[in-house]
Amino acid sequence: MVDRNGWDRDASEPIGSTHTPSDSFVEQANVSDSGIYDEFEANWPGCWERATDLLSWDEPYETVLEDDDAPFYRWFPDGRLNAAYNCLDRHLESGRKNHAAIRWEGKQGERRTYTYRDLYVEVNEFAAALRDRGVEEDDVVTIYLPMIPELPIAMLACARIGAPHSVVFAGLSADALATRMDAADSEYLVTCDGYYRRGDAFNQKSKADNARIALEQDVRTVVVDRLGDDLPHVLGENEWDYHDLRDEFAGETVDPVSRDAEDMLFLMYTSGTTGKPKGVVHATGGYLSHVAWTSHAVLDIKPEDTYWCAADIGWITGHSYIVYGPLALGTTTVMYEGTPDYPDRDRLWEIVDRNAVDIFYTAPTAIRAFMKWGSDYPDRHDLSSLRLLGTVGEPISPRPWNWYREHIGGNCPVVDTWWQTETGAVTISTLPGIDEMKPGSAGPPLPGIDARIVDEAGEEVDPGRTGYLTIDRPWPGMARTLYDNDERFATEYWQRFSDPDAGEWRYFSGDTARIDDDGYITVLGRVDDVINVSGHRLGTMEIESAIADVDGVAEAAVVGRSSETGDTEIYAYVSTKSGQDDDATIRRAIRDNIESAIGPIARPATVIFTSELPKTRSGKIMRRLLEDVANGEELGDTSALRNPEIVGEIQAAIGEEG
Ligand code: 6R9
Repeated sequence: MVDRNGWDRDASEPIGSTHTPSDSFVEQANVSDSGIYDEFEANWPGCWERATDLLSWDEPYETVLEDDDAPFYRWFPDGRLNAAYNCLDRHLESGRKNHAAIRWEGKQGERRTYTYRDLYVEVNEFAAALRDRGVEEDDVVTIYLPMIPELPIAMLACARIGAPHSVVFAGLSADALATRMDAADSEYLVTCDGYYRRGDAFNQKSKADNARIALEQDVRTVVVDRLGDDLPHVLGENEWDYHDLRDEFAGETVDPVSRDAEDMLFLMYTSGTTGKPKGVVHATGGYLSHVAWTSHAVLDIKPEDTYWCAADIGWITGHSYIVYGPLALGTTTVMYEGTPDYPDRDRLWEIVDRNAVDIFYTAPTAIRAFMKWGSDYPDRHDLSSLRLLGTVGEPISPRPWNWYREHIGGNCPVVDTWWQTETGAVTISTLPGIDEMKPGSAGPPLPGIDARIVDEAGEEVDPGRTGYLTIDRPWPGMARTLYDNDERFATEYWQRFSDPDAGEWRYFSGDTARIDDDGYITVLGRVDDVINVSGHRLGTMEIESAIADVDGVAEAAVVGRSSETGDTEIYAYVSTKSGQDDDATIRRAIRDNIESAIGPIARPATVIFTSELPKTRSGKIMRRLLEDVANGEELGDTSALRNPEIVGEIQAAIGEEG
C-alpha cells in the first residue's frame, strides 16, 4: 500500500505511521503552545521579536524589515549587536562563567573542556592578536581548520572585531582554498600544521602553502600546532604560531565591535555547483536571531543541556548548530573531531553515554551507516540521556528514520529539519513540543515561514503532487547576497518565480517537494536530480527511498542514463548491509518495492551493486559522477570525493553487468 506521501507501507512494518511527542517531552519543551503558528501569522514580520528577544542588542532596532530593494532584504537594519558578545560575554555576566561551553572530543581520544570563561579568554587573546597583525573591521579572514577548538575560537575572534570569516572545509584541496580566498579578496588565513586521519599525521600546512603560492595577494597566516612532534613544520615570512601569539597577547581583552545588524557576519562558499563557487553572505542580526530561535524552538536547547551536532563546522550546519545557535543560548556544545567508526563503530554512542548528551543532531547518510552496522553498537551503551534527535542534509526515508528513533533515541522525538546554506537556519521542521511526526516528511514550514510548492508557472500544486519548493516572504536568517555578485544572487534564487514588476518576490530553493493535506512537506531532492522518463518526472530521491526501504539495502543512488534509443532509463547503484549480499533476492525486492511505491515507470533498467557509494567530503552522494559512469562518459576530477577508490569498483561492476 502506498500512503499519501508515496511511501510503501508494509503491514508487517508500519514505516509510515505517525508519532505524537510524549507528554513528558511536551511538558518540558521550550515551545509547546500550538498558538504560535497563528501568533506569527497575525503579526508578521513583527513576530520575529520572539527570535531577536533571545539576543542582547547594543542598540535595539526600530525597523523590523526593509523590503524596498527586494530581493536584497534588510532585517532589523537600525539595530546593533556583536555576535561574540552574545555567545560569550553575556553568559559570563549572567553568572555562567564556569559552565562548560565546548566539550571537545579529539580523534586520538584527547578531551578538552572550555568553560564560557575559558572560551572568552582565548577568543579575546586571539582577537587581540589578529588585530595586531593587521586585521581590520570588514576584512575577510579565511579559516582552514579541522574540527579542533581553535576553529570556533577563530570564528568568534573574528566576530568580536567585526571581521567576517570564511571557513573553508579542511578536507578541501589547495586549489579550492585558493579559489575561495581569491574570490573573497581574503588576505588572512588561519590554518594548522595538520591533523590525524585514522591515526596518521596528515599535512594541512602544505595544502595551505600551495594555495598561498597560487594566490597573487599577500597572505598573513596563523598556524595552529595540532600535531606537535608528529609533524614538524617551519614558519615563513608573515606566518605566526597560534600558541606563540596567545603567549604574546596573554590576558588581553578586546571590546566587542558593535556591528550593524546588516553587517556581514560570515561568508560560506557552497559546494556542488559548477563554475565559480558561490559565496553566500550572512548578516549579523538576522542570522544570529534565526539560529538562536531555531536552536530554542526546534532543537529545544536549554542552557543546562549537553547538546551535540555531529556535523563539521566547515559547512553551514556546523556554523549554525555547533557554534552560533548553541553558544548564543549558553548551552554546552559537544565538538567531535573524528569519524563515527574509529576506533570502532560505537564511538559516537560512547561519547553520548560518557557526556550524557541530551540532544543529538546528525545527517541521514550517517544514520544509514549506523543502520547498516546494526544495533549492537548503540546497544553497548546507555543512551537514555537522549531527549531529542535531529536530522539534516538530505531526505530521510521512513525506515532509517524509524531505526534512528528506536535504536538511538529510545523512541524520543525526531526532527527532520530542512534548510540550506542560503536559508541560514532551519525553515521547515516539526516543532517537537507541538507537532505530530511523520517519518519521511520534514513537516510544516516553521512559524513565519511561507513555503509553497508550485508548478512551472508558479501556481501552487495540489497536495500529493510534486512541485518546486519555494518560499514567499523573506526570513531573518536568509542569505543577503552572493559575495561580490548581486546579479547571480538575483538570477539564481529569485528570477524563476518572482514578478518584480508586480513587486512579488519568491525564493526558489532548487529542491522539489510534495505537500500533504496537513501541510507537511516531503522534500524529494534537487531539481537537477529529476529524471524525465517518457515524459514522467521522477525524483531520484523518491526512487532511492523506495530502494532504501528494501530489507538488506543500506543506501541507493539513482541517475538517468540515455539509452541507445535516446530514452532516459533509470540506473540504480545500491550498497547492501554487511553480510547480506543475496543480489538476486534484493534485486527482485527492489523492483517490486519501486513498482508498488511509485509505479512500473520508475523501475530501474539496471541495478549495480557496490560496497559503498561515492560521496563528497560533506557526505553527499555524488550523483553527477554516477551519472557520468552510467553514461560511459569521461570522468572529471574525482579529488573532491571522500572515497575516490570506489569509482574503479563501480566501473568493474558495470563491466560485469554488461
Ligand atoms: C543544511 C544543509 C541544502 C540542500 C537542500 C536539500 C538538502 C537539507 C534536508 C534536505 C531533505 C532535509 N536537504 N536538509 N533534503 N530533507 N531535511 O544541508 O545545507 O549543504 O546547503 O544543502 O540539502 O536538497 O537544498 P546545504
